[in-house]
Amino acid sequence: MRGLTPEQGQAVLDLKVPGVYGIEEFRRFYPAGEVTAHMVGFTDIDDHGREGVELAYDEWLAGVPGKRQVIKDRRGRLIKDVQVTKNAKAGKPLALSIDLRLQYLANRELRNAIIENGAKAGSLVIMDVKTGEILAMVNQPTYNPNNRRNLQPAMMRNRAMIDVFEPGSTMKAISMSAAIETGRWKPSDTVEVYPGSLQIGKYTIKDVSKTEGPVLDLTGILINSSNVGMSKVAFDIGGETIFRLAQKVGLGQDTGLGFPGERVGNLPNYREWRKAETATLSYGYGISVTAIQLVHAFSALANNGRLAPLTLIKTDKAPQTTQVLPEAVAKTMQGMLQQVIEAPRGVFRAQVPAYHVGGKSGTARKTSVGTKGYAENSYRSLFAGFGPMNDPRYAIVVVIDEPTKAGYFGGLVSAPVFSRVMSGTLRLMNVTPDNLPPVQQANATPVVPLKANGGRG
Ligand code: VPP
Repeated sequence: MRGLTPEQGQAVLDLKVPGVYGIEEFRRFYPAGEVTAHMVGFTDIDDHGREGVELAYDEWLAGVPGKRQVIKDRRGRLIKDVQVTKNAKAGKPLALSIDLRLQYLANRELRNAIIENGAKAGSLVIMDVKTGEILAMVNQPTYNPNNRRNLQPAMMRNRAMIDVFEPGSTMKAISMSAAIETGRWKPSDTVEVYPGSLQIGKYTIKDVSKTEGPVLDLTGILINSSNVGMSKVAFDIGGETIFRLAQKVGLGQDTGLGFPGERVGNLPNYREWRKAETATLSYGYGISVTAIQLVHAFSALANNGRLAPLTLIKTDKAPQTTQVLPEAVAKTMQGMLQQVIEAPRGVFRAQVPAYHVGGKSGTARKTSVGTKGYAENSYRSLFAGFGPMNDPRYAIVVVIDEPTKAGYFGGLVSAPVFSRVMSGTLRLMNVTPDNLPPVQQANATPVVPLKANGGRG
């Protein structure tokens, strides 16, 4: 009988049943419990990794058990060590890249958002854009690895790495970067979006929100999230240009993390893109990504075009980054994404008091299971962003799956979660504010936190 508590074991031994003896075994205890469950995973009764890092790094953690000849008495008590026949190699400690304070913050904010929006599930990832380290990765629902009695599969999904989804309008940040990189487009160039719909063969591309006018510049296309405007820019630059940048920033590509069950997603080859696909792919449909890939892609924009390899292990040395986008183009995109949040018609719920941040929301109708096409009223609410804009350090992606309460727009459901988690992250990491009102810069009076929505009514 295994897995007894020491007390239970002793009670059995006290019965002095002949031939029954006890051995002490160690079982992992997970102090952070449900907060790190998906990340850490757990080991089975024989201490073999079953999920998460426990599985991915099992041999590293487990070491190689030594062998030695011993003489035990009938009760298994050690009498004599004869000799060591094979040196044991102790398991090495594994320092994850995770910052537990951020993990708790992310878990709490995601959990509250899931409850508040009556959502089915969600994921949130915080990444250090300069080192590639994943500082927090949380999913809801989660489970307590110390008590796995009534586990349901839905609770065990490490969704941030194993659930793929269409990134929807968050993809516009990548497609627009590709447009600027061609040199054919600058942020002030305009496109006619009137009347907010565009017929392409059997598809009708539609803009959900009434745009501020019949003509938008590139920044306006992002602020209003115009699918029509994005599509017209995509027709001009061609699908291959968007495909190549999406590939370079890791969308639908292997992350190299080797995490159990990790999905790669899918970025269809541009040669398969007809006109309709060029349009819909430019604003995030027909491509499937994981939350980890999406935050990695945004980290390239944040880190001035340099992509650091993702890592779940604490790294001290500077990573080998790849310049996937010219620095000037990344900086231009940073300015545009800051406008998406700070402009009068912007996603004000993503604003972070005392800091400038940038990002893009998305609301994607979910493909209905079984039948082709999109469900009428089930959505995935998304927000991807980074900050502080004077020297971007952290990128965050928030995925809320099937909000059922009041609204479902990413700008309404996921943007506030981004704001709270980014605000907490910047404070916990002691990042100097880059957006204090001038008067506070002059003297040392304590910073009075601005109203969450940046002073708007
Ligand atoms: S506008 O930009 O993020 O806050 O367009 O699911 O469009 O052609 N999101 N969402 N479309 N499909 N196919 C909105 C906003 C808000 C917009 C976006 C910035 C206020 C936000 C959409 C989304 C939609 C969409 C449409 C959501 C399905 C797939 C297409 C209607 C909800 C589309 C075919 C209702 C390939 O993210």
